[in-house]
Amino acid sequence: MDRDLMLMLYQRMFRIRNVEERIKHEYQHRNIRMAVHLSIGQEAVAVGVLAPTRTTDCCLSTHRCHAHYLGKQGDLQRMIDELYSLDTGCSHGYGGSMHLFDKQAGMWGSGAIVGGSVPMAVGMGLALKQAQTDNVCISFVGDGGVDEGAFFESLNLAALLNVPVLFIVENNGYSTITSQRLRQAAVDVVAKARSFGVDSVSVDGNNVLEVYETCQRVLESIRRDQRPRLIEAVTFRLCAHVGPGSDFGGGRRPEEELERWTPRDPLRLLAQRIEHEVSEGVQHLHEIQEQVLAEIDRVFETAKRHFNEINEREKLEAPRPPDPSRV
Ligand SMILES: Cc1ncc(C[n+]2csc(CCOP(=O)(O)OP(=O)(O)O)c2C)c(N)n1
Ligand SMILES: [Mg+2]
Repeated sequence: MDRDLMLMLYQRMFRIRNVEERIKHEYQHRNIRMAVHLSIGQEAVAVGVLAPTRTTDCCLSTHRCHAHYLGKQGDLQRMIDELYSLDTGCSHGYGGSMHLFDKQAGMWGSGAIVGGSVPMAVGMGLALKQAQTDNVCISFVGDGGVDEGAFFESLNLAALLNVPVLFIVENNGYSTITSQRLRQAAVDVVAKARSFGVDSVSVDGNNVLEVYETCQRVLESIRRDQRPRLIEAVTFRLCAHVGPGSDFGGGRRPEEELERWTPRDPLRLLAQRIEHEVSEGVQHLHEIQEQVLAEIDRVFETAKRHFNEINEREKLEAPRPPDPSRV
């Protein structure tokens, strides 16, 4: 396995993990005041899928979009500014954590309606085809999105119109705290997609190298024949559905799942491989970690400084008298 590729994938996953760990910390200290859906434990999907894409490929995402935005090389400072509701944020402070855009990076947005961006991806795929490019639209959706009618209508239309869309079902087994088996009579996502005429395959979503290689191969096929494909990436959310907790305990998710999946943490798996297969691997990992953590510190300090300046300014402004017409 290529040494530079492994180190690049590790850098991207470590960066996403630690941005989100920092978001957790700031949230707990009430610095970030909006719902945050973290991808801790699922980083190999975003990174493995998006590393082989081009800037000119488009990406549409879900409520759990930080990792997709960063995997698509969206600007980190503008994402964190958005979480602090600053006008320098990637949605000018109006969208928040679930509405991330960076058109220059090919990140065309994300949204809170489960399954909502999947039909948009089909439209975007059609636009790419009509423009006679060989670019692809990557459409992320969770297993909860597979519960939605819009998902099936989108697969049908994508296959009927032959559009270059790569559907990625990020299957973490849960929609909030309800498991897939309690929601779907048939859980085989690959079989469902094939029944609509969409070629599909399932991968181990915690093995970033498997995700990367599969995605690279599938993207080449889509560019060649302009037909949609679907990849199901089976993974696990090590954090809560929303916010900084874990959803373990209180009967929300069984603790055995955490014990089973923790050794399969995607960062841990790749770090182990690098330590064994790359000469001076441990040294390389330390260098990456140091450089990424310093960048994250800089970015959060910049956002917090800007946020505090605004708060101070607003405190100094004289309180406005009430408007008599509205009292
Ligand atoms: C149409 C719609 N129904 C319900 C919700 C409430 N909701 C928000 S996130 C979520 C879970 C989605 O699960 P999944 O698609 O598997 O994504 P995950 O959270 O696991 O990443 C639900 C049901 C919503 N936002 N939109
Ligand atoms: Mg899910």
